[in-house]
Amino acid sequence: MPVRVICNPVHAAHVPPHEVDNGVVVPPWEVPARYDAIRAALAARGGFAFEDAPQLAEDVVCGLHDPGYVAYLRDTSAALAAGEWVMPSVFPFAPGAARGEKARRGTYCFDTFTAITAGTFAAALGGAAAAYRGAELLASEAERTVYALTRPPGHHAEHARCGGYSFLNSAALAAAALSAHGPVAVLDLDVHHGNGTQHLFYARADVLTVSIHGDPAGLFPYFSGFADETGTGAGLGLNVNLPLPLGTDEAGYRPALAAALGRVAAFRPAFLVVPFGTDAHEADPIGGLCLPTGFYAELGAAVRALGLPALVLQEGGYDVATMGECVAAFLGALA
Ligand code: OKP
Ligand code: ZN
Repeated sequence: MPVRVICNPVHAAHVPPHEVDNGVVVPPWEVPARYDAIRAALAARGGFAFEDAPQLAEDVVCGLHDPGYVAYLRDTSAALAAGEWVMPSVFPFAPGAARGEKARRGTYCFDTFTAITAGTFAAALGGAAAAYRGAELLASEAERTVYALTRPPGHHAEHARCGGYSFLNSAALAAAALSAHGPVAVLDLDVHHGNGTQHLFYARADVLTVSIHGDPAGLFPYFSGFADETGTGAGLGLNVNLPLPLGTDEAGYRPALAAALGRVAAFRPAFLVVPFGTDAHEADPIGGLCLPTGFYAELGAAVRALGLPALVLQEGGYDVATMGECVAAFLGALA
């Protein structure tokens, strides 16, 4: 049985012009070629069946994100011409302090890496649609392993803030949808902490969030992902962060993986959602960890051993030359 791959054909409408890092304009890492590289590698490996995600109504996303934020993304994209973009320059602290457009941008975004363009909202909604379709396929028991080829990423998007190349949190949308059918574990394997997913489920008892990532003391998102962030209220103890020192290789990664899998298994979830990145790979230009290509099959096999219905979603991974092979190896071993 081939693994169903739910595609977002609209992804290519989102082409970020650049990022601003420490005040310097630099070329964007989050580019359409990433998506094409993954799709080509899966097609070359075989055993994958590609289909486009059906349209997703905007109000489905408004069950997860602030409707004002969703309207901001939609209206901002709609007002831009091709080649134009919007990025925040100020970040107002006080709620309600933003009276004009330029201040409002900074209330709905937490960094200077995440440009909105004319095609951004459509692309982000298409990614969310792929995730939502994947959740439907697991919930209906039509499939036990589904891969959503989502681009742009989503796991940094909070309830009402974009950042980290993420606008709509596709993985969180899928987890929220699945939570209507049973407890859900989210296992975030992108090298960057999934701050948005943590934020959205921080007080919930029905969704466990576990993340293995580079130590945020030295890696994006810098403000979130530390081991002492363990949840709150009914969700206390149900957020697990496993930060690793930059430079960690597979020998250093394995104990964290075992700990993460142990926490997931102990929660006894009905479904697993895996925001997956290949940016912990040694060739990744921005990740800082040192996993070799050969480790990705081991990673997939380890997740498979949980024996759970699983939705894998693409998050990061920026070495276009190696990322497709890593995704193919991970999914090949998982399914
Ligand atoms: C998104 B995902 C490099 C700055 C990188 C943003 C990283 C976002 C990662 N000069 N800043 O989790 O892969
Ligand atoms: Zn990442």
